[in-house]
Amino acid sequence: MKTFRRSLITCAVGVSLVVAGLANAQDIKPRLIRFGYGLNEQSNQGRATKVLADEIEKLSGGKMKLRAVGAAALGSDVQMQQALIGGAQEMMVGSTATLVGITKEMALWDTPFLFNNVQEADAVLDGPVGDKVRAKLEEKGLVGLVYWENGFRNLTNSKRSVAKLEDMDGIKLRVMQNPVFLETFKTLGANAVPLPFSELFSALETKAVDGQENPFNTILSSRFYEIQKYLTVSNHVYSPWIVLVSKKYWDGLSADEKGVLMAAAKTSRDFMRKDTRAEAAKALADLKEKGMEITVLRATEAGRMRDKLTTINGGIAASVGMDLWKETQAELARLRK
Ligand code: KDG
Repeated sequence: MKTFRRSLITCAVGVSLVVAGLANAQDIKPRLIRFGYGLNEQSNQGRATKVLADEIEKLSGGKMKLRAVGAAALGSDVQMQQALIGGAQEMMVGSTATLVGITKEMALWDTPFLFNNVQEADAVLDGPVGDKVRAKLEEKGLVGLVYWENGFRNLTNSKRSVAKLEDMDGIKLRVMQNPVFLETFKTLGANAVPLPFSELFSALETKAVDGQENPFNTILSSRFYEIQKYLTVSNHVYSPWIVLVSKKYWDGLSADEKGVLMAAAKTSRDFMRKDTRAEAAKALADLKEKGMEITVLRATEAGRMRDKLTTINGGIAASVGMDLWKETQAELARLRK
């Protein structure tokens, strides 16, 4: 009997040592963070993701690791947003425009010609207005860390050069899945077709749509120049991306781990704004060299487009809330003094 009891005790001690060992192994095993994004690894979005991953690993001493998956392999923006809300994925970066179905205040950033330049965009997005809009995500199960720069959007198509408003008539133009973008291009006379970014290249290649609108960086990195002849420099809206964390995952993190993610996100934001602007500055020459026919909208035509699109601002203001709209306009007036 004594031998049997001794062997039971030995066995119990052995098991607890194994469990303790596993616990220790569990402690040092890095937290793996699944991070999805829609552009390819060579894009400005992919390069910024690499910086984010390196910074998280460095600041956490290797305890937190990003497993970055690009080219919408984890799903479209909308699909990944749902995965974060459900807790099936930890992080992503995507367009604020595709978040409007979850947080209506994100439509503020879809306002045509809201920002005149990137300095205004940085100041508003990183200031009290941008913080307020980001904070609205939390009640919907998402935490917005920082805004990244997608950039000023420009038009491409395979049918004709667009030099004036009337040239837009009847062009089948892919837009993001967003009511303001839909209304913007219907107002300009195009036949607006909402599609996820992951379907865009094939839709252009098969002529399911004639054109699209995106920043120079994306037109370059997604090789749209291979299937789009005409580029019009319209700068019709400044598009942010936003780095998101699942709130279910975020609430389970320690204060230190949250601090690591926020600090790394800010470093990646500052890097990617510089990187994106440097690439955009030479992208037009690159795209011309690759055979695109470039049209820069004359000021009079840009003015006509701007005037025509002010008609949709009332709807955006009503949707995001007059207080937020007025605060944004006041902030812009202050910056423009
Ligand atoms: O994941 C791709 C998204 O970031 C997307 O929003 C890019 O601007 C974009 C578009 O046109 O869909």
